[in-house]
Amino acid sequence: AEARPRVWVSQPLFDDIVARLDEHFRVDAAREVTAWPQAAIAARLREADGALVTLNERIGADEIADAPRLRAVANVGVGYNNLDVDALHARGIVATNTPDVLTETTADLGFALLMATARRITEGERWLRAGEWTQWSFDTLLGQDVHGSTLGILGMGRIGQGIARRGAHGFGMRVLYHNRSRLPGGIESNCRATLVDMDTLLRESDHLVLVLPYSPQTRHVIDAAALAKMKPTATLTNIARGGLVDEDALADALAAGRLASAGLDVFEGEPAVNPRLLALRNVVLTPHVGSASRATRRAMATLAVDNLIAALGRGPRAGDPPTPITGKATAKR
Ligand code: 8YV
Repeated sequence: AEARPRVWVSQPLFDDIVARLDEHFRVDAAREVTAWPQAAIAARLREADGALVTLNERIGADEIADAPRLRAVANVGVGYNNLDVDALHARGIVATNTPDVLTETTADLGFALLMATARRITEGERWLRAGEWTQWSFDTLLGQDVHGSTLGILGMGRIGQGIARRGAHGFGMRVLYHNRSRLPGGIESNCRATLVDMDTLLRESDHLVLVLPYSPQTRHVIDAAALAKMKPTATLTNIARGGLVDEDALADALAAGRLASAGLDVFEGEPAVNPRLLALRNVVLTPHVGSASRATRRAMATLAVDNLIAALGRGPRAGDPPTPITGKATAKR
């Protein structure tokens, strides 16, 4: 009998979901969380017909240069800046990601960070736990209102729309957005969102949320010049990719009181976090957990497995993976 294709699974996901691959493939699945050196990634891909990877694994032209059998790379995650999609496509390798299934969960976390940031929730908890709450006082931990304020969204894809709906319908916020293209009218009115230019977004937002893909074109979209246009009372929340923000410029603005506070789930050098951000009082930090609900992570793993099975010509959707990455690539980190 023809040898079954081999697939590499780079990180532990859910065992019962990964086990679905066994029906079709010989599976080499990581048993524990692993920081794969680039040469080890290349070595695994050399033997593989398919790979199921996470944002931890950077796969570019070098890693697939000597991967003669490789036909599919399934990314767990909607963002795929870890993949050089152009290089994969040039070799005829199918790349897939996991959109849609994580939209609402990630929008929830974005809104949670926005609220924690505006209302200084983690700062207050640190203060309380440190035993500094000895007397209630009228002016302790005064923050910014969320309800009725102006919500700005940079990058109005599926997750941006989820945040807009939460802000508009739940908190009576006025919603502004900036995006490459205008949303279709029905979606725009459901989000109660108005398309504005970048300067207007920066100047008028009370709470600005970053939800756009990372690429060389969007690197440091929030730099010193952008921050200078924002209100000193504004908050900035980033649930997309750390590289969208010039973290040193952000630390400067926060330290100088030119920006009220920031909520960050993603970082330029994660898991290392800029020590200047760690030292600031007015920053809320979470360890890249936007999609981290049990149900959503299971849905992401399931979709990635379905993609890999189909992309390698097996299962009910053989040759037709549910969510292929098409079009222009975003690039290497
Ligand atoms: C994932 C993410 O946890 O989807 C994304 O873009 O950043 C997260 O949801 C991560 O990509 C896992 O690989």
